[in-house]
This record gives sequence, C-alpha cells and structure tokens, in this order.
Amino acid sequence: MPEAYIGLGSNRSHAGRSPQALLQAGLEALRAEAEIRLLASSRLYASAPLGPQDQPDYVNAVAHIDTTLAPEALLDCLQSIEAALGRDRASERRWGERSLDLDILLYGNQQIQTPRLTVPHAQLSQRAFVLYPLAELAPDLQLPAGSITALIAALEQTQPPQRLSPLADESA
Ligand code: ROI
Repeated sequence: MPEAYIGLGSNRSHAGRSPQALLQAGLEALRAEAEIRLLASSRLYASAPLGPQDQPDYVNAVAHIDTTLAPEALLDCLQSIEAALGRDRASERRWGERSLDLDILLYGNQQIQTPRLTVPHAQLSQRAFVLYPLAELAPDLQLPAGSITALIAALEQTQPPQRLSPLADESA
C-alpha cells in the first residue's frame, strides 16, 4: 500500500476545540477512515506563524499513513475532514488563521504536479514546522531535494531561525 506523510496545522479554535484539540481530532479522523491506516504521528509542536505575524502561533504535527486512496482521492478525503472540523476556506485571508489544515507532504516517492496537488509539498524544505516533525517519524528519509537531515541543516542556517518547540505531553 502506498505510504504518505500528512502535515497538520491549526491556529484557530472551532466549536470549543483549541488548535491542539483540533489536531488531535484530525488524527482521530484519519484513524477512523476505512481507506487510511494511521501508522504513526509526531509530537505536537508550537510554531511561530509563517506569513502575517498578527495571528496566533500554530500547532503543527506530521502523520505517517498508508492508504488505498490515490493522491487526489486522498486530498478529497483530507479536505472533507478539514471541513468537518470547521475549515471554511471562503472566510480565510491568504496565509491567515485556520482551524485545521491537512496537507499531503509526500505520497510514496511520487512527484505529482496537477492543478490541485503538488507533491512533494512545494514549501516542504523551507518549513521547520514540517521538517522537524517529519524527521521524528522518518530520520533517514530521502527527498528529491536531498536527505531530511541535509534539509534541516540548510534550514538551520536561516536567520532569524523559525521558532518551533514541542508541546508538553498532556497524556503523560
Ligand atoms: N505557519 C505555521 N507556523 N504553521 C502552519 O501550519 C502554517 N500554515 C500556513 C501558513 C499561513 C503558511 N503559516 C503557517 O498555511
């Protein structure tokens, strides 16, 4: 079965659920899909917003799945989970607050370019909030742009560094 990595992000509460709770609900929704198997998920991270700074910090994580869904069917599935958890794209400003964002980061080793989907995710190698949780799940990952460790090393050269920190584990 093809394996994929999904990025999760939230910085806006919805229906009484905090961003952290929305991420957990997103993971539960992935687990509940018949055509998806949730293999692993990273810790949750707090991260400074990329984009306009007048918005709250994000909570980010990455999930490792395998799935019988083809890439665009997987995208449909992720978008329906987003909508069910309060995402309303029409009301969002560009690079602004969102209740739950689910992105296909990688789908097997496929490179996909369609009007709806670019895989690997176009900004993956510039985003600490994606690379660090991804490296937690797949420390030996090789991407078209290089190894994950090389991408992280390159990102660590950026100034100012992107602020990112694991959230305390509330289940402990
Ligand atoms: N910034 C952070 N830190 N995390 C995100 O998930 C995120 N998602 C986005 C934009 C607005 C680009 N900024 C983000 O879509």
